[in-house]
Amino acid sequence: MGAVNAVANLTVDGDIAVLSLNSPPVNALSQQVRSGIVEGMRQAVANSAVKAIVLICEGRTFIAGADITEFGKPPLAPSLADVEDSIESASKPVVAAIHGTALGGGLEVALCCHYRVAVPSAKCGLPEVHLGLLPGAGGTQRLPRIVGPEQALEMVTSGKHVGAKDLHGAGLIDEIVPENDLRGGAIAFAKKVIAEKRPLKRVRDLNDKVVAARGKPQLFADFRKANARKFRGFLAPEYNIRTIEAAVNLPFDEGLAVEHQLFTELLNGIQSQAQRYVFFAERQVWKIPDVPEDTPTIPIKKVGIIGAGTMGGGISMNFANVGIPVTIVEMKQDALDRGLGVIRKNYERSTKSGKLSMDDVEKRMQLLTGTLNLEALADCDLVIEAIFENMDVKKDVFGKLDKIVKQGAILASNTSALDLNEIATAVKRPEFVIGLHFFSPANVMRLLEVVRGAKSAKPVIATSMQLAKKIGKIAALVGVCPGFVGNRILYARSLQANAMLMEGAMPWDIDKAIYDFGLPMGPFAMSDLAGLDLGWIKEKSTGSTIREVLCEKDRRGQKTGAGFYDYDEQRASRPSPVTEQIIKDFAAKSGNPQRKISEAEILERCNYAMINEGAKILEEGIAIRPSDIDIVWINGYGWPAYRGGPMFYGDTVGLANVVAKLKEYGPRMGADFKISPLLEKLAAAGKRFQDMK
Ligand code: T1G
Repeated sequence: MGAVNAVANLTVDGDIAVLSLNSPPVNALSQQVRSGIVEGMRQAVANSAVKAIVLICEGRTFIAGADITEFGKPPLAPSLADVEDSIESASKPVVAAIHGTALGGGLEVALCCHYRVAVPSAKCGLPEVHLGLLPGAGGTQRLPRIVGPEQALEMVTSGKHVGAKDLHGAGLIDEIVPENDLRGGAIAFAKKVIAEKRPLKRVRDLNDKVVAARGKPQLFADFRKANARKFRGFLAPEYNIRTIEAAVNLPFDEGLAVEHQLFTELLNGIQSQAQRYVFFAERQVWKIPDVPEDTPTIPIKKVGIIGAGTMGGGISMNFANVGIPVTIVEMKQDALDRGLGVIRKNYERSTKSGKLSMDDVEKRMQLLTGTLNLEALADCDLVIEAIFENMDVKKDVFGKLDKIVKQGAILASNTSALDLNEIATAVKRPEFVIGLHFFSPANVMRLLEVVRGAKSAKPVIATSMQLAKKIGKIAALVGVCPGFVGNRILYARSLQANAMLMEGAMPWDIDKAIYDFGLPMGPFAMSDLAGLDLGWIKEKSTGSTIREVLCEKDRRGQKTGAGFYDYDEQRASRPSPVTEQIIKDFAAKSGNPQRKISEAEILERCNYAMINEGAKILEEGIAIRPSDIDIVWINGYGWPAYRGGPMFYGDTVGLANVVAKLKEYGPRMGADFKISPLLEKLAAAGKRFQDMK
């Protein structure tokens, strides 16, 4: 008894063996952990004094899955199947004791145990779909046998973490044990199993629930139909559905073979490589090389927001959602009332989907205080300015805040384009100035660009990143330049999109190519949604751009029923002969030879211009690492995770191919277009962005 290996320990408590794993940070099923389980099981089964075995983990969680860092490397014995067999075929009952999150291979191992107990706060899930995979260790065949095909379909395609109490109700968890005594509760349960001579319940043998669904293909047809839009472009959700179909229609071992075949296909595919890259990119993005994790942070107990418009309102909701009181300042009472009214409406809408109760709504609204008085922000720990984009107005506001708000507070701007360092010249404490660039709708969009000013202090940066995590955002630290990271790359793409309109393409050609590539919509449909008159001033309009002409014709986008597209009552769009003629007139005036532009060229010019701009951003140090740029575009602009982000996509295509194509397109890319020296260098060296250190 004692240490089985570096991460596994076996002790005997009466006639109960306790096999405990301790492999931080999340007890992932590394080779060490797998060996520890197999050997620990062998010793426990061989020990005649032992009547039952408890499998438990130290640290913050039960096994949180296979070790993702081992994927793509040569497999090392014992395999996960060996681990599962050592448990499921044991001659003594094995009880999984679950706390934290039993995920992926971790839940699959638990499903091979004969019984499962959990503390109330525990959660279980099969989130492999988020890695472009499916549960590859029997989870797709065992889960439907215990919770039924419907819930299994939901769990493997959403990847959601389900609470232990719900799973107790579903029969997956046999007993909920005291939150502060998992080990004691598990041992007591194991003793009960022995005392009551309960059978070795093997989930693989439980067929009632799958047989009951046999011959009812409608379940799967309806599920596919209901989720088609959400799963668009992703391979993994469909493959997960097929494995549950196999569980319903085939004997266990044949279903397992289908699972293995589909798992292997996904594992070796580019989508999963991309989504695994994104998994680690989402964890890297929080690491700031020169701002160590132990950098002191400023406690944020009260927040001030200037502006109750769309952005100010959405931003305020983020803080009220986590219990931080917010004071919202507006210039006029009606604007303030309107802003607070919109917030309440947004919250009340969430009660319809059951996300919030009316009590939740009232609690959040009580945390919001509206005022016309800037002085009310004096004791705020953080003030975020979210007013319209005018440098003089912003500097005036910051100048006032500098006199009003207590020392040590953070003064932040939600500007999406203006020079933060210029704004910071309006205060005597520029080290407390930072950019917090939220994306609209700010209470929904997950991305936050934290903009580091030339003088932003490290505690201010650390506090902003920490706060972003607290309000459920994914934050990328970016430097000051026009458009920061996200909008700067968007601009590079729109230059190509607008240029191709002058060469023979139509907005719907370009939008279709980008939509089919996997983004939620193309640039022209996006402009129609945002409104073509954003920043347009009628009195100053000269009809010098297609956009101006459209606005002059009161085609301002969806809101006027026409923009680049025409819209019907249901706001369904269709190509517009009016827009087509306007573009043809412009193109004719441009003197550009008109030609049919292929979908490939549209995508290459748009995507490669983005990749090139990303490389320039890295050269200038505006982003810390290429994967941060990918995180920005996946979480702020709808770039599909199964393509990893623009920079990962560049690596997938091959940077040498990207450079070659950019050179081939040459002047078509635009008179001012320059290939990034970094991109040229990496391409010449046969390197990838991922190889950059
Ligand atoms: N493998 C390797 N490293 C992992 C890992 C894993 N499964 N999970 C987390 N880490 C690392 C992570 O990179 C980070 O490292 C640290 O742990 C803390 O993570 C056969 C095929 C468990 C909910 O998809 O969802 O099983 O950055 O910052 O916010 O069917 O991590 O500190 O160096 O996220 O508290 C299925 C993935 C795998 C779960 C904890 N499992 N993990 O969240 O901490 S595929 C998953 C998570 C599989 C089988 C298949 C979360 C968490 P570092 P963290 P957290």
